[in-house]
Amino acid sequence: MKKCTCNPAKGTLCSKPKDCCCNQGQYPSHSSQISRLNRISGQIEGIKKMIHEQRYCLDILMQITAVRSALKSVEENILERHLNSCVMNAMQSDSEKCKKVAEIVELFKKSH
Ligand SMILES: [Cu+2]
Repeated sequence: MKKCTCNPAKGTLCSKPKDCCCNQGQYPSHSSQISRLNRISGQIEGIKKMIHEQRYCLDILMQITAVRSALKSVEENILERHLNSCVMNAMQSDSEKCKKVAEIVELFKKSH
């Protein structure tokens, strides 16, 4: 597998996606979530600052709730894209279909 210089985090697309280590040709891109995740990182830094400044507990908890909700939205977007691409593609093969469903079942067990 060829090592490439692409940087999905910065939105730099790969010139040889099909045979590259970045797997850009194999899996859908989630690069649209990067700006959201950067915002969440900023929110988490803000929470740390609030703790250092000994702000009121409820104000801190409100910020944590906002981060959880933002992260949930990223999770939902990635899951939706995965179902619409990877899982949809796997529907053509019986063994792949079962593998993808098992992966989703595992994910649900871990998140609930
Ligand atoms: Cu996927």
